[in-house]
Amino acid sequence: MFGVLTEKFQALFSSITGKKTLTEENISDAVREVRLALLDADVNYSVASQFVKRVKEKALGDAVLKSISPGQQFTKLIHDELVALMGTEESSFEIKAHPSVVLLCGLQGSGKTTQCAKLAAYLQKKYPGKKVLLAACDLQRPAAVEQLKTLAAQISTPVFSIEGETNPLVVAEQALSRAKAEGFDILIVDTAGRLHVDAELMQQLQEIKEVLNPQEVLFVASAATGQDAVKTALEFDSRVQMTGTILTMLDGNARAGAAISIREMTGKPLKFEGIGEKIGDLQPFNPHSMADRILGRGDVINLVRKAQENFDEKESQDLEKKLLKATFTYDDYLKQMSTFKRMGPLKGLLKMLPGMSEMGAIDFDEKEFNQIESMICSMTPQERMEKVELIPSRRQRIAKGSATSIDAVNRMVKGFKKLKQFCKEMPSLKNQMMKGGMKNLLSGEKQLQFGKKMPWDR
Ligand SMILES: Nc1nc2c(ncn2[C@@H]2O[C@H](COP(=O)(O)OP(=O)(O)OP(=O)(O)O)[C@@H](O)[C@H]2O)c(=O)[nH]1
Ligand SMILES: [Mg+2]
Repeated sequence: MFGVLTEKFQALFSSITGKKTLTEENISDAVREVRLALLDADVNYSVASQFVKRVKEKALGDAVLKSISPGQQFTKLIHDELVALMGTEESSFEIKAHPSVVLLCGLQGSGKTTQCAKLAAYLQKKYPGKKVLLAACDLQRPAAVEQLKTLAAQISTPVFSIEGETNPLVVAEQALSRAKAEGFDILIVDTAGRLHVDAELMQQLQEIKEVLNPQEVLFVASAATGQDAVKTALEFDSRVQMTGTILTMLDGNARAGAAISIREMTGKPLKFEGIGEKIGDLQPFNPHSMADRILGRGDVINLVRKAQENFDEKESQDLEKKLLKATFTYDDYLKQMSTFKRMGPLKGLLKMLPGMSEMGAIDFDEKEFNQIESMICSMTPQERMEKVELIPSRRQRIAKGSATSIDAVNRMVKGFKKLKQFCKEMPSLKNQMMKGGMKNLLSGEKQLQFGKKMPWDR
């Protein structure tokens, strides 16, 4: 996602981790590198300067200089400051009124209409049974209403629009009345893209806001916008007092620094991130996850989220019990594999694992998972339950039955044993993972198996 920035940070971290002692001089060098890397990624100038100032102060403080592993301390410091820069906490959306109105605004083409539909899909999933209505208040662009309707049809969400109406205020007003009359819980309002310098359109947006009295005014910022994003955000904020930002186009843009600076400059949280064109490609913005991704550490937080969405609660509880008691069998391993497969395109998923992208391990493809599946299917029930030892002749048979090689079978057996061993030895880690909603993550062990130790991992 942040290609060059990530590469620079990683190069810096490995050079600084190699140093036995940190001196004022090499800290200054490192901090200069950080500043250049941030500016290169389009992070706002004053945000970058403040950032490195804080890092330098803390790095020169006793904690780092006297630490046993100053390099690790320094990298952790950068990580923590990035998290702080992006807001520390993941902000959440709650239904506070009936309807709770969410108004989306921003520049042309920033992704407003698409995020309206994505947000509807997200909230429908988060609040099953709650009714969501979309309102088409972009009357500037000819096809805007149709676009929203097409997207909404994919998720069976109704859209309020008035044919032939040219005043978005009227549509907004009537959409709100309809939502109230028909007991909708959430009303999401799409607006026309506008430039902050367009006085007339900005005035209109202000009026729409007054009519709707929204719970959320979300500024939609495309990561592709560059430095202007910050200026625009400030202008929108002064006119309609935004409550947060949705960052879009985070997939495939390496210079998202400007968009990230929005939080620091406006003081308003980054609430969601758009990571693709599909309806499902929206997730809550999590500062920790974003910092991890910027530093190339993998995105465990969203992996967990995805895993939770796809795990069968009962099934995973059973698996968990088995893991803790170490009665985990090859059959269970297979179940875990198929859960992985359900979680979507493997490549996207693997990118979320710590160290994966950096190891170039993305090439590790679905084929390998399918192989494991066919190997386990070629095992006898006794073998799968580990009631008999997998002597070479058995392994040979499994390789033949699954059209793989004895090497592949050996690797698979090793992987299985490692996972089992890991779970036996690490009950405290397991408990940690079970806390904070992570309890379903069997694949957490998976990521630890694959994951490369990063400088700040003890
Ligand atoms: N890659 C990527 N594309 C996105 C994302 N969000 C939206 N898009 C695409 O960006 C284009 C513009 O999105 P729209 O939702 O139409 O943007 P808009 O702000 O409503 O545009 P206007 O109404 O013209 O101001 C569309 O082709 C979307 O499919 C995202 O997160 N990632
Ligand atoms: Mg639009």
